[in-house]
Amino acid sequence: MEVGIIGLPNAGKSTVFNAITRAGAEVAGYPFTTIESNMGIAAVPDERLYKIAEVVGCKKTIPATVKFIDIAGLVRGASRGEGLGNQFLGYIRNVDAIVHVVRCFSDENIPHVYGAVDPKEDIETINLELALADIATVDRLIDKAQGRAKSGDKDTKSTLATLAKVKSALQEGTPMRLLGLSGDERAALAGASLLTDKPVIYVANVSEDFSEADRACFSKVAAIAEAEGADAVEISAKVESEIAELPSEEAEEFIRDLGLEEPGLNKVIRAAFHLLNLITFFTTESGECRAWQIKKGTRAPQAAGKIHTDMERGFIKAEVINWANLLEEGSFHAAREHGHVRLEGKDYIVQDGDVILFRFSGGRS
Ligand SMILES: Nc1nc2c(ncn2[C@@H]2O[C@H](COP(=O)(O)OP(=O)(O)OP(=O)(O)O)[C@@H](O)[C@H]2O)c(=O)[nH]1
Ligand SMILES: [Mg+2]
Repeated sequence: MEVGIIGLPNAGKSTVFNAITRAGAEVAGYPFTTIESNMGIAAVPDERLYKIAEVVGCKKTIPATVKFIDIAGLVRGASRGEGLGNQFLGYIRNVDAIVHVVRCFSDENIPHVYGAVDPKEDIETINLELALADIATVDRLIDKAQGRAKSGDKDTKSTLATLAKVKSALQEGTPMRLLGLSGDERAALAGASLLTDKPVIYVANVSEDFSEADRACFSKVAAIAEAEGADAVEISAKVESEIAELPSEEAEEFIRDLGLEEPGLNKVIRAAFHLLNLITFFTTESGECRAWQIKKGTRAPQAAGKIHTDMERGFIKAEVINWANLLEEGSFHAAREHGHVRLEGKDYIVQDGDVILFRFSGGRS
């Protein structure tokens, strides 16, 4: 599961990426600094893990993670190959969700590719290129389906109808993700991964001083996001990247001084995590408390398989307790004694916040 960071050149994508992943990608005040995409892993901030570790007495904690890809900037005409067009679009095709970074900060030393900061225009520029790339994909599918129709395949009629519907929606500026297509209609797309089908969050990159202009800019970004049913987050990538470089105590003090409870990036990482339709379960074995990410709807044996394939194969039962109940009980042992640990079988669908001890042939997790 991967999240792609997209936006205009100089929007601050690599700055956001570095702050999130500490991967040290190149950042500079000229467009197309990023050419090859950068990949990095972010730990998902989750208070629950640390609370569990405190109660259970884990020496080590391992958070869940999300993979981020920092992609080259996109400009008008990218869908026709302008800028780093095709390369950029190829990278986006492979991601599962999108963080769209929108420049709100003003800094005369850092050129804006179109002269001035204009969040509405900037978002539309990017979204138009994504839609145009999708229209080209749909056109190719239409050509293929028409070819099949000519050779006498009668089943292509509904496929062509769906493709026409998707194309006209894209031409009107409606992203595929908002069309609410049925499973059958989706089948018409023959597994083509349309860019506007991917879930998105908008990140407004504001100035260090959160000025009046920044607030106005963020409101515009938030309004566009809301109209699409998407989330919008406001951060100063520059401040966040400075925080990320501080030792943790100093970072905490800095954050408090700014009147914040946590780095703004935590919100971005968590939002990305939800965008991927992931939930977290916890294990507490061998002095190691660990958060694991799984798709919503995953059953217990497959969740066990995340830890080790042997545990999926030999799955017998799962001992399960919600993290908050475990905190009240103080230990797995006490919770078991009070009958608060449930024994679940292979059809159990793991819930967000479950703490699980798997029993499998050959041992326990
Ligand atoms: N003042 C200010 N400058 C910022 C902020 N975020 C990024 N910058 C600067 O803007 C410039 C571009 O930042 P990058 O992170 O390289 O931007 P990018 O979107 O990755 O750009 P490309 O890779 O060229 O597409 C750098 O000089 C950053 O230091 C911010 O919040 N405030
Ligand atoms: Mg970059």
